[in-house]
Amino acid sequence: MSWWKQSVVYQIYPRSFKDTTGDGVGDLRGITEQLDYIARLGPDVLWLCPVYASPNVDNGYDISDYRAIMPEFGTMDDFRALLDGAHARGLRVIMDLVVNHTSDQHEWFQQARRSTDNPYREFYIWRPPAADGGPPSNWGSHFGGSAWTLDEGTGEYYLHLFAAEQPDLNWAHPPVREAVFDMMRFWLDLGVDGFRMDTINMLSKNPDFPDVTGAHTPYPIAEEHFLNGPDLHRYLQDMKREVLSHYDLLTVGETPGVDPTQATEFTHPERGTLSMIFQFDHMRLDTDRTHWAPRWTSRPWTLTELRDLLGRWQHELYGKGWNSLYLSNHDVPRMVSRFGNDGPYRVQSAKMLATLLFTLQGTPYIYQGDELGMTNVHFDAIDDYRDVDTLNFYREARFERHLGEAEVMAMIWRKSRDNARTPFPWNASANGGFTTGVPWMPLNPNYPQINAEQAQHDPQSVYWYYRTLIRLRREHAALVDGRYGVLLNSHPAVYAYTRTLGDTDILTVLHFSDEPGTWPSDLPLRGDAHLLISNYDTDATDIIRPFEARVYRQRTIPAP
Ligand code: TEU
Repeated sequence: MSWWKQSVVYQIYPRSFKDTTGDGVGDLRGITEQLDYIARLGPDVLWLCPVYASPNVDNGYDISDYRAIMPEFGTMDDFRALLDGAHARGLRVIMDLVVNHTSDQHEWFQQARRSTDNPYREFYIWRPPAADGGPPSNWGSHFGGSAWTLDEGTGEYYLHLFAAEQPDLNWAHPPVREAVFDMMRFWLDLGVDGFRMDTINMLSKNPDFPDVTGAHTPYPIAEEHFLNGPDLHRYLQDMKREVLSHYDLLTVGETPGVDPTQATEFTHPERGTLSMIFQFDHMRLDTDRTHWAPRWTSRPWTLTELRDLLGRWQHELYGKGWNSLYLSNHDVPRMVSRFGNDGPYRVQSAKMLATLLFTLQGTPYIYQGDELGMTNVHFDAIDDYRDVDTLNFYREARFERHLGEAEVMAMIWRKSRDNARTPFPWNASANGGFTTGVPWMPLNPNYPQINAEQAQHDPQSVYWYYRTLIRLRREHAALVDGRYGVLLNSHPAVYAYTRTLGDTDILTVLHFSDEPGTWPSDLPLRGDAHLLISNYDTDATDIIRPFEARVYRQRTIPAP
């Protein structure tokens, strides 16, 4: 039943995967064309970022018709062909489910804004202006500015936790839930194998929409008033009863600001509603939470912080829930640039980080291009960026807060979502073979060196290492079910842990440093230890090299 515990998921950002029409935008036929590439790598599941009709203010996360394919991406027939092609290769397909908000171009919103008594009015969240005519509260949008926009026609404000073109649905209104559940059945009946549920813990808002107090900025993100709100689990239980329980699915909730206790509520094998969640603690590790724009900041972090945070999730979910394992996706920088070294140790550190993802408990997610060790991009001019969040941040930082160009661009180079969204480099030909036309966003200029063709030809590549990791995870049940135990609890550079199942121990040793070090003498490496994988050729036990990773299998020591 819980096949998704054994699975590896490959995330596709369709806009940037493969263009077959020459319009510079990736499409569904491009994905279908490359299914063999994906199948050879070895994942079990594909997650498609949104492919529904959308005006693309937020690249498909603003949906104008939940039952139609975005014309730039193709047709419903193309979608069926993709689904059939994937299934024929043993790959399941999950779709993004974006139901906290719609596009302002969605028919429901178009109706809703016509008049205060329109039957669709209550599909969205409306409040009269404050006494001074301003927004009803100080809530901020994730993409900058107020989370409320005045609808001139009807004189009321509507709520949008993201862009103004992404009005929030009113989940307290039962017809909204029915419409969403119906739409979910539509895709599931077509053969889709599950959903990645966008911002799913934002559905239930504090109905009073109170001001955030003690904020440092005029429009703070009101997380305490919309994350994990009072009716959230009731809505999800409805969804489970009405829809999810009737199918055999992988469901993963995107849940920022959730701790392990809350995570078990979502993912408990009996009581829970979802297979797994995406937690965000490690995504906040390198940010300055006191800054006006925390996501754009960088702060040095220590291995101890990372080890403590991951260990807490490993222990607290064990036997009670299930997690996903990820270090990057379409919303964050490339993992090798952020947590590793994208200079001289790019290959070694990309492999080391991948080893982390595949040896902890949870379902590993590979974001497209991470299997090539793709890096962040440094475009000189803001004109080469496309992401609404990045463009809004640039505008606010430069023109409202008057920060210097160099400082703002440095923040964008480190943290922009566009780092992860550059088109996929298939080979070293023009535009990496992604398109024959003009790509919707420039490729990373390092594509002549970092591309899928090169990686497949080079036995030492990050790509081949991922193939081995995927195979190992399939071969060793301890990597799926084994109990996590940390070793060397306070070592500043070496993260070592075991996963124990029956008489088998899988020992992982990861070196988070770009300097060579001495091999920790107190690692319980035994005579029967068998090296399963490593990112260096030898397994000497005197030194540990920059970003070295090793995974051993050995027998557990019988209890005395
Ligand atoms: O992201 C929602 C989210 O939790 C944010 O923290 C997001 O990471 C941040 O805004 C990044 O700038 C989801 C999607 O993954 C994202 O692509 C969408 O833009 C967003 O929801 C709105 O649908």
